[in-house]
Amino acid sequence: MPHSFSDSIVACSSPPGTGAISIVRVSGKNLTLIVKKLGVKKIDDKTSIVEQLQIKKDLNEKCVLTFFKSPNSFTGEDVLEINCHGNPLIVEMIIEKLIKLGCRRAEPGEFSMRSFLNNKISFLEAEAIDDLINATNQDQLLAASKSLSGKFEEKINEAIEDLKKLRIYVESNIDFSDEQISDDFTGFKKDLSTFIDNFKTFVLDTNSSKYLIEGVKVGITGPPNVGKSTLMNILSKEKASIVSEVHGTTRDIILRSCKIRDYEFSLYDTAGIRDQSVDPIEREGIEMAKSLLDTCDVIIEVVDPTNEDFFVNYKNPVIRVRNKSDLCNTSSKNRIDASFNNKKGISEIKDALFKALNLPLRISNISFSARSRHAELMNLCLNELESAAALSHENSLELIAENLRRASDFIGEIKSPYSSDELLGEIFSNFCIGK
Ligand SMILES: Nc1nc2c(ncn2[C@@H]2O[C@H](COP(=O)(O)OP(=O)(O)OP(=O)(O)O)[C@@H](O)[C@H]2O)c(=O)[nH]1
Ligand SMILES: [Mg+2]
Repeated sequence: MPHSFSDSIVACSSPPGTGAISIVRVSGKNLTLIVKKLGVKKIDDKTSIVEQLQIKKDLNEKCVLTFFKSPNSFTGEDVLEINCHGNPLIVEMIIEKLIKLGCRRAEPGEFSMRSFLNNKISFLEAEAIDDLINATNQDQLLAASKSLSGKFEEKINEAIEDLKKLRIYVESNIDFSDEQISDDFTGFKKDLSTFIDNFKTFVLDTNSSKYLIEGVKVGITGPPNVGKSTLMNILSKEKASIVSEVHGTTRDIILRSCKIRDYEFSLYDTAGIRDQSVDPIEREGIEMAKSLLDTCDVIIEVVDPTNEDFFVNYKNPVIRVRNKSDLCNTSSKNRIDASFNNKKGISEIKDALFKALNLPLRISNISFSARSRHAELMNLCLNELESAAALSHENSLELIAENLRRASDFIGEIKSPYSSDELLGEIFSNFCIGK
């Protein structure tokens, strides 16, 4: 994303389409000249005026203009908001007029990015605003609003501070001999382990918040004809996949969304896994299924009594189920016993999903919104902390210091993903245009 601060940017900041009012937003270091060229004689900071703007040769549009003088605006630059009649043609004419006057079209998220780079909002606030705008249910909205009021950032700051204290101890003792440090080292080990315990709870909460905001991706897999599509249809409460006694019925990946106890789940039904298929289409389906599973948050592996020895190792959490228990009189040892045709085992599978993901049953326990980006960095941080704890038995302060430094970099990156302009641009470009 280009973010040359010398240019002024323009975009429609209200939803696309027809409505009573649309808002065109302009941001730039100094908009005085552009405002003048629009035909506006005078507009003061934080005031609105009604003005006839000539947007085409024979077309004037009566607009309400609001001006925010730098630095007291959303982006920290001069900002002009133009309220016009909510017709996309009018909006486009105003934008084109502004482009003629020297502005360029804003990239998605570019207003927020300028706001962040000018220290008007923190990165976590920018993300929370985006979550708030995109919330599709009240729980998401509530969580995003808590993050926007700083709940998540507060917790991150606390963790950063606690980690800093641990690092100060280690770094200031590196040059001392074993005898000199041994006395308070026990205290340090205790502090580190308390910090890790608290941090683990924080990581779990962050994961739950991430699943609340982003939903949970579930892959249904197993050998052919075991009832995967039957399960898909039961969970999604619709006839999404074809069910038949023919082995290899499902080939394409089938996606349906459903709500289970307040969380949004995306269910992926896939081709049954078998080695001996000679059908090239089915083989392609099997390959697609295998690569999809790596991207799922959790996997439901279904077998039936004819192939109970089917076993695959997955890198993500897995719930193993044996379906068609109505066809045999022994119970399964290591799998949830189910008979989808008789709706048996369904609530056990739902319970297992929540357990595998450590999701709280009550969504009201969630006190902030979070994203995969946060959860990934926190998990990396936790790995470093655990490595430091493992080393603390040997008093190897240099190595511990290194782990704690990396832990602190990871958690710091949650607040300030400064690693590169490219990354920053990538993150903001997921925001909508005009934001
Ligand atoms: N007896 C019995 N049959 C079942 C049960 N659940 C599903 N079936 C039957 O098993 C057959 C296969 O079901 P599907 O849901 O199509 O199985 P699948 O795993 O999606 O099959 P593929 O798409 O071919 O891999 C159908 O005839 C279902 O009616 C069950 O609990 N008991
Ligand atoms: Mg199927």
